[in-house]
Amino acid sequence: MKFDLLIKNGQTILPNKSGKFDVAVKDGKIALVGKKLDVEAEEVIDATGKIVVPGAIDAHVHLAMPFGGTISADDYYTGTRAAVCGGTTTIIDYPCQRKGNSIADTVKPRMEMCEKDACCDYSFHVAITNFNDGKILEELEEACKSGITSFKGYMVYKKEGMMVDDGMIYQLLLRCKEVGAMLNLHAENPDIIDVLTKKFLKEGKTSAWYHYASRPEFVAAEADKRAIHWATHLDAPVYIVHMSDKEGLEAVIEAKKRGFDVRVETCPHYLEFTNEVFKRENGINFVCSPPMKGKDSQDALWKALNKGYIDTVATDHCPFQQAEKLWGKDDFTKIPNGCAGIENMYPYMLCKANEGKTDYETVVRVCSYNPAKIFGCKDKGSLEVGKDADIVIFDPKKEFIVSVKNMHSNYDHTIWEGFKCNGYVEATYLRGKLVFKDGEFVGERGYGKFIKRERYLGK
Ligand code: DUC
Ligand code: ZN
Ligand code: ZN
Repeated sequence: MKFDLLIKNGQTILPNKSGKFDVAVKDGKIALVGKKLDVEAEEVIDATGKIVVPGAIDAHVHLAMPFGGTISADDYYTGTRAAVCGGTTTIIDYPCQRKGNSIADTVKPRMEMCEKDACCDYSFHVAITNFNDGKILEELEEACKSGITSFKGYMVYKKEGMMVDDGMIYQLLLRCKEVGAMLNLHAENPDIIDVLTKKFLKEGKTSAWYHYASRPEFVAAEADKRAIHWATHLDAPVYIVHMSDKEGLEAVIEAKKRGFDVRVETCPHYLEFTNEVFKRENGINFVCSPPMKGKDSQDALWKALNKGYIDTVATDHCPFQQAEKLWGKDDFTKIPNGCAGIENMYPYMLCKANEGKTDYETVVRVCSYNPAKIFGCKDKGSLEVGKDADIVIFDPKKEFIVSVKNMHSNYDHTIWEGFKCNGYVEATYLRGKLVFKDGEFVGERGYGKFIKRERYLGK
């Protein structure tokens, strides 16, 4: 048989072993993996000196999201174009249910936009905000059948109409467990945030620092612990998104050690930045929720990542334009929350492996293998025979300095400006098709396809 593509001589990162494995692709699938493959292919790539990894799955993005009085700057075209240029071949986006809407109503317009625009593969976790007299809980089963097998609850954003209260979380945990879905939770305590916010504004404390000061470590930790408390008592799986604080993380680790199915995600911005960024002149640009915490939390996240306690790394990509961020220059509550990251996650994590802060196997586990497993993307997540040929070639010798000018998104500034990557993505393949090469997007708008996900089967 003649293969379509053969990637030879690379250091290939596989789930249980890494080494000099060649990878052959046929009809968009990984067809053969082995040492010194002596086979014929239409195209042969010599990856000597390069690292060959599966495409990343960014399981947390907000594309074209109405939020903070505007819409996040990347839509499904620019966001997914940027994704593949950073080695991410699948995204899971968060459409947010609006009052009165069913799950199907929530997904349909997003699905239509993706069909037309997506440059990478995609799925959705639906954020539930209103039960519609109990109908939504019924609809979870139907949604799972259609391949949407995870949902989200925001423990914050009351005035935006997005918050779920404790009773709703309790019911969602039970119902998700029943239908085989995962419940993702954004955990911060909304009432304490409100009290602190009002206090700071009254005192004239309006800078970006007070965004952090109104949502400090203990405010996230309390909600993390509440989420874990219910999940463990109900023996229901839970996935805590964007973990940023040490105390909450310790509670997750403790629950894991007790055998509970508590999963945790963190993001590159919590690994790279601390709350010191809010003291910078451009501190407003770093405003996201939860905010970056102190150095102790950052150190704890790295330690947990390297010990295997962090399940996934994802971006929470939700960029806004500079002029929109500036709405809050004299009042931190007016800054739209969210930062860019979709094109930076995999290069950042792979570069940290290259520098020895972590290792390639860990990066592949948290950025690809685990999100595929947890969120039921059965054809994704590793370079094994039969999986989709989502492949990234990383050049550990290539130096790259991130700038808004060399990104492929639609935003006009980035918190990653000036970040020096020791190593960078050289090429990205999506189901065997080259979509990014040497700094250029070479993919196709609309080539991305919906990933019908499997139900969550537990650990
Ligand atoms: N946090 C952000 O910073 N942006 C989008 C939503 C969220 O929870
Ligand atoms: Zn969130
Ligand atoms: Zn988010």
